[in-house]
Amino acid sequence: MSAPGRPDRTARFEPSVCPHDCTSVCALEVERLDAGTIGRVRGSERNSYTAGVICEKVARYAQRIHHPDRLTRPLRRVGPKGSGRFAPISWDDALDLVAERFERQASVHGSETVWPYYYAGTMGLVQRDGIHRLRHAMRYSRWKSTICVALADAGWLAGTGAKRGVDLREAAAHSDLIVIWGGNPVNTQVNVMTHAMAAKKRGATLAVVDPYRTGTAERADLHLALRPGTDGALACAVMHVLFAEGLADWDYLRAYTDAPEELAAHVAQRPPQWAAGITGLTVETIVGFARRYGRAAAPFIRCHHGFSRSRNGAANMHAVSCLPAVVGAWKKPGGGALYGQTALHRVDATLIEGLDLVDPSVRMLDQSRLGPILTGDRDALGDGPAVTAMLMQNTNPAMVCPELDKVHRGLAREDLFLCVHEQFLTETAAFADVVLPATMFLEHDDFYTASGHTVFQVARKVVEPPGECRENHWVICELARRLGARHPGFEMSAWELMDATLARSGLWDAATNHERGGQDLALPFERAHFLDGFAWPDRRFRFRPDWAAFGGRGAQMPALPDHFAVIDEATPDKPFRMITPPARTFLNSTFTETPGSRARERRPTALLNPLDCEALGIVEDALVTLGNERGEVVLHARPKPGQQRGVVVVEGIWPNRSFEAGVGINLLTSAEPGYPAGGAVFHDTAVWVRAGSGPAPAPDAIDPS
Ligand SMILES: Nc1nc2c(c(=O)[nH]1)N[C@H]1C(S)=C(S)[C@@H](COP(=O)(O)OP(=O)(O)OC[C@H]3O[C@@H](n4cnc5c(=O)[nH]c(N)nc54)[C@H](O)[C@@H]3O)O[C@H]1N2
Ligand SMILES: Nc1nc2c(c(=O)[nH]1)N[C@H]1C(S)=C(S)[C@@H](COP(=O)(O)OP(=O)(O)OC[C@H]3O[C@@H](n4cnc5c(=O)[nH]c(N)nc54)[C@H](O)[C@@H]3O)O[C@H]1N2
Ligand code: SF4
Ligand SMILES: [Mo]
Repeated sequence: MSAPGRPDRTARFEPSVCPHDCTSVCALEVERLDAGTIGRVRGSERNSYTAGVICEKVARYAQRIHHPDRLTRPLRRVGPKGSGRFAPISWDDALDLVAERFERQASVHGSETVWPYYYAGTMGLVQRDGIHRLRHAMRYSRWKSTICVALADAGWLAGTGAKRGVDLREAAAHSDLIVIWGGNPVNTQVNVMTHAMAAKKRGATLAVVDPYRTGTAERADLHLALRPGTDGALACAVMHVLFAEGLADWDYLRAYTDAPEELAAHVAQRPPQWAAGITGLTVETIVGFARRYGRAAAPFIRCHHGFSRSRNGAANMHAVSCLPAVVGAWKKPGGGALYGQTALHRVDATLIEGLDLVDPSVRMLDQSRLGPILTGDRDALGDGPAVTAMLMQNTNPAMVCPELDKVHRGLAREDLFLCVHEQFLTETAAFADVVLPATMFLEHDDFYTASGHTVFQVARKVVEPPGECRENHWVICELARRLGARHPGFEMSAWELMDATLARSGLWDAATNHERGGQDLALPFERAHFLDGFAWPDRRFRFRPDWAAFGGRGAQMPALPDHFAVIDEATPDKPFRMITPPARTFLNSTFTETPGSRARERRPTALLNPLDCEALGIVEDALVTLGNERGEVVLHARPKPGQQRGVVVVEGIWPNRSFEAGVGINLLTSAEPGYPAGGAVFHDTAVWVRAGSGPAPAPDAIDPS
């Protein structure tokens, strides 16, 4: 033991990679105390994006990995559905039971009745995506991924054609204006702040576009607190000013874009006065921001996911992505924009996902429409059978999915066989027939792409798992064996699967990647800045996207950037627009189980403009009811300056049981797909707000005066 206060020189720090669903994908150093125990977790200096900094929730990972409530044995339900009453069984019995039920359901209803359901509890490609290999090998219902990036991806791809952009580290060194658009990195990706604050220190201006005064907005020079779902209007008015005041770069526009004259004529009809009415910002604020953007030498926009989670979110993302093209910012060191770098991580997923087995005729189901699907909505089910058997890994839909009432009713169906592979007995796992205990990232091998940076990283197991926890890959292979599914990916260990995948992708082998702290896939300046053209046959940025090519309702979208008025507008009955952004020390529903995070977040809280509180008779810490046609939730209120009247903010996906009425915030959010082709709309909800937790007053009890 070292003396108190002195660093412990004998401690062994092992390299790892944060597996959580966060664009930062931090390079970690994990203190290994013994074969099964970790101590401190810190950011690695080896990766210049992480730069030694990680968020507080992962820094105290020991609280999560060594949590007394971790699942350590397979369980079988012994009480009624959803009761949470289980008895231990052996792995063999559990897997036999799952395979037998999947076979039975498929023989009665056809293979599409089985729907393997997953998401991004771990972002490791082997442990996250292997479930698709089983899906495709067995012709189980296919997967439409919509809960997170669908809208943002569509919006970014519509213009640029490729999910990549300018490195934030470069912007930190060279940009004179960094705009954080529709994101709160103080909560969601601390590393963006490391680099943005470095730029600010150097003299760059930091601007934030966000409906409420987030921790990020507090650190900015400029905060545009617009109404949710109106970014398209703001972007159009900014372009209006840029063209009107000679701040557009016509040489660039003619060389690199598809329809600049048409765009200029179109936004001439979208003046700041028009946008002020939609966004709730003043004309001066809009014009002032447009001038700062247009006069900056190398403006950089960090486009986040937050502002895409509306019915018009893809249109808004596209509108914002037009700005750097109008001023030719892409030409400048530090200028341009970044939404995500995923396209750089060119991993051939065939072996992991069984892409060679995909049959496009198999029915596809929308992840975010789980509630409608499980409650028999014909439209959501497509032309296939009811879903009667599911395997879930890496996800907690009983908390994170929209239309929770339907999700909960669906999960409670007696004729649904549900197997949940989890680290904790989550509110989803409580509905299961069979619960399987899962490893955590430090207990298995995997590799990780990154959306926020350019380094592809391999991580090796650091400690042994507790009890009988097993990795996702093993569970998938064991089920495949019992079900007779065949694919080379089922015959390999996780490490072998990585090596084989890396070889076919033309990347370093796993051991080399691990040893060197990751492979940097950054592009040279010319290509990173699209100076060789955008990723379309004509190499031009598209102000006029081919929305119809995305399918769905793309053909109904505006041809040029605009305010696409399809959001859940406020009405006299539902005068508030609600957004439900991430809490700082939760990660979706993950970390809601750790004491440090719960203590910091305290309890579900509705943030309201102080004038709205006054008008409704709501005081700090009082209970309020938020509601719409889907139901009502009760939580505590806090007046918060900095957001417009008529906007209500509820941070964090709290457990249902943390709410007064026992149902969480996603009771109110809609499972309606965003445009063009789906995507969850978590920040696009009209609600009523009432002081107190009692029932609504009867209409005749309301004084008509
Ligand atoms: N601590 C923590 N970190 C997380 C998560 C978490 O839950 N907690 N979630 C992780 C996941 S899954 C993801 S996808 C990423 C997302 O991370 P980012 O892509 O960085 O986006 P967010 O920070 O979620 O964006 C949320 C912000 O968007 C704002 N916003 C909402 N609606 C609008 C709008 O209409 N216009 C504008 N301009 N802004 C709007 C909200 O007010 C909020 O401040 O974060 C990841 N990191
Ligand atoms: N209201 C509202 N709802 C939202 C959002 C919002 O902003 N507002 N954000 C949405 C977004 S962006 C997303 S991405 C989704 C995220 O939704 P989910 O992907 O469901 O994310 P989590 O809630 O973090 O649940 C992940 C679960 O995976 C488990 N897990 C982690 N690693 C492993 C593993 O290796 N194996 C197994 N078997 N399990 C593992 C964890 O214990 C955890 O319970 O939520 C969405 N829901
Ligand atoms: S910032 Fe994101 S990637 Fe980094 S440690 Fe925290 S959750 Fe993980
Ligand atoms: Mo997400």
